[in-house]
Amino acid sequence: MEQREQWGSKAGFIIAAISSAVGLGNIWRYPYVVYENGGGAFLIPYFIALLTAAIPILIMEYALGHRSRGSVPRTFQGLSRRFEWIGWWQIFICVVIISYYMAIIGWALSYTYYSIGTQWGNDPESFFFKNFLGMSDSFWNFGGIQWKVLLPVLLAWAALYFVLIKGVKKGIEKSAKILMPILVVFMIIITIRGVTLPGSVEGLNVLLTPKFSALADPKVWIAAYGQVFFSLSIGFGIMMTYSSYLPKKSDLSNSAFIAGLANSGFEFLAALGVFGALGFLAVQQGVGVENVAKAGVGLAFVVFPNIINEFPGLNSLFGVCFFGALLFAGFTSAVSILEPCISAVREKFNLTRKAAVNWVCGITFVLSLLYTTRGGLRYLDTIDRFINSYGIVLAGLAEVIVLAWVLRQLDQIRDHVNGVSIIRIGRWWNFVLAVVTPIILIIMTAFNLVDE
Ligand code: VAL
Repeated sequence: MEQREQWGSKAGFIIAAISSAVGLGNIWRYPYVVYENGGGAFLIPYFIALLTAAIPILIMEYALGHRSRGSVPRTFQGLSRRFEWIGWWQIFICVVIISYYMAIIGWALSYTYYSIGTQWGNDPESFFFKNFLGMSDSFWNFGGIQWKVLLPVLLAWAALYFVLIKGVKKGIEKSAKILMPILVVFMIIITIRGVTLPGSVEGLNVLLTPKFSALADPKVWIAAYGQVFFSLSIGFGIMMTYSSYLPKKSDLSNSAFIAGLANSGFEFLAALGVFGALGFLAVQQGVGVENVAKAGVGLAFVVFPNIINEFPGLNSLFGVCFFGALLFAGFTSAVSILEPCISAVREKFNLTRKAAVNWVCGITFVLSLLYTTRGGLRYLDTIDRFINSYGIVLAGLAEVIVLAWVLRQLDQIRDHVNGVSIIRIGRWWNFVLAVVTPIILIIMTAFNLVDE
């Protein structure tokens, strides 16, 4: 067995953790979720969710990984043999997510290229669905692989494989250090350009004007908790795996606060840019912002090309920045979604890193081919919704209940954090994790189920 790998430095770990958190969820998911859930008023449940669940769970996951210095299944097995399955469940979630995540990264890569000279033409909607995805019309009609979609996905897989095979320090940490600064520059350009476009105020008004009545709607709260879990990469083993590569003396609570706040900062910047641009498009077309906004994938791959077409100049540049940001943010997150699987397989079967990377990438690559078929977008939509509403939240819930109520480990975990961190965690943390978080997550899941 090879020696356990380690991050090159504390800053390297924090950059890698932020690069995992900042992903597709920040750039197209967050702006849309805010819009759907009361605009400015959403910020209140969002921050409450961040403080009452996301950051406390993040601290717990950092501590678990750091203490066990093992993969996610090994971490749970170390707590009690009975709970190794929670670790494998989280690995399963990573496998499901990565297979469609790579398809979106492939699309972002294509669209970065199509931005040059706005190759999607005057009708981006039919370009996306017909020319590019070649969508088949029925759910059960796979319709074969669409080569235009497969090619960029293959390229993205090759790059991902290259990074993962190099390992934690020379692969993951190094790629995050190169890509994150580029991402920051792209994001700043998108934000500044988005908020200075004519008509942007219309969009910003929608984003920032609170609709306080929305606060009484449980669905708004559910959306806020769902968003922080996905966005902060918690509940599916990523942060636990990343912290397992930390040296013994590492400040855990400080890192959790930095990663949590940086991720939210990125989300907010992206939302400002996206809504500014939506306001611009609405004014150009003489309609309300609600008429141009679209959910999920459509927002990035249909609405944005429309916006870019209408641009008063330098449209190719804005397109490259937007889709390039999506590509880089997605890529560094994809790396982090596969690492828990690699680490788990490696330990379970006593493999070298190379062998584990080959197995994990091989299997998830084959699964990702499903989303390059002509029916791909439909499968993606269904699976994404299911895994987010149930998979991640239930995994987080299981983790919290087992640690707080079954194994009664919270005091030991808090002692572990306080033993290495400058910011000491008080007893509030136990209360939040043992009482507040489970109650909210149970209510969330119940509402989701009733909604189905
Ligand atoms: N947190 C990332 C995102 O927001 C991934 C890892 C799910 O997209």
